[in-house]
Amino acid sequence: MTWRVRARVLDTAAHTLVMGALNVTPDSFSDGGRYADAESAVRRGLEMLEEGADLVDVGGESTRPGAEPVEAAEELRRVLPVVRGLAAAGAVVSIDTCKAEVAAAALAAGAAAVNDVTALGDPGMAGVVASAGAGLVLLHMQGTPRTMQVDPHYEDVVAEVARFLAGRAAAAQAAGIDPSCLCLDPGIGFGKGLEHNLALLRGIPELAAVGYPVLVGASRKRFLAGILGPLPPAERDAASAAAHVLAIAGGAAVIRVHNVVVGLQTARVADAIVRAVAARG
Ligand code: HH2
Repeated sequence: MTWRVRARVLDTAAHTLVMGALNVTPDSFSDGGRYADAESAVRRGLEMLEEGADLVDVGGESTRPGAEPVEAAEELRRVLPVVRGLAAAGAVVSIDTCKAEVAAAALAAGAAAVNDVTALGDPGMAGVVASAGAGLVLLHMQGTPRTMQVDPHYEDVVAEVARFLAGRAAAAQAAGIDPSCLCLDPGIGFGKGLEHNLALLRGIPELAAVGYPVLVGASRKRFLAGILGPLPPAERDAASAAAHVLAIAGGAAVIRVHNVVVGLQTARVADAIVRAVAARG
């Protein structure tokens, strides 16, 4: 399988792609405030590339539970210099935004994909993505970041998420987006309780069967502490790796991680076992 992001075709059959999460925000749950100025964010993005990230996902608005929305102008101020700097250095950049205006500016600045946690909630988004030939991540979320963890409810979470994502992929194509540009994400932690997250991680084969690459972002998320007890986000990398390995075994094509060194080792070892691809030696 492949994932097309503008001029590039990323080969998800060769190995699991590693997407580095880079939050240019004061309030992200894991790295908030660490890369809040453009210079340190670009430096961290370049470091992720050196560490082996296939893509760098730049975000200027936190989507953590309870997060407050950010105005487009402020989001643009945060992300544009970072997208520009990383794209100029040859990075494959995705822009983590739900605003068409921010996506358009980021694509003009060299981004290759849009990571939209509202799955085309902004009516202008599909046109922006289609006309750029950009990659698009469609994510499942129940509710909004402000409310999503209040009381998430599903009858059959895997079937409901698969149906939703198949519907959004169909809507994206109806709006002119090429199917080869699409990637689906169950949205771990986006309006899900612990059992929902675990069921979705177990249910990746059902999500992969929808027919598009599947991205899984379990990195440092709160459900891991729900299993292990209170662990600060920066100490959840081994736990994240366990979740990602099983997601890869289920057919995930992309993992989104904060710690790229750990993410790359996770992906390469899982690939060597699951896909019988030994990376080297
Ligand atoms: N998770 C977060 C943000 N964006 N995008 C995709 N496609 N999948 C995810 O699982 C995902 C995502 C939340 O993590 P993070 O960006 O580190 O935190 P915050 O939203 O607080 O900035």
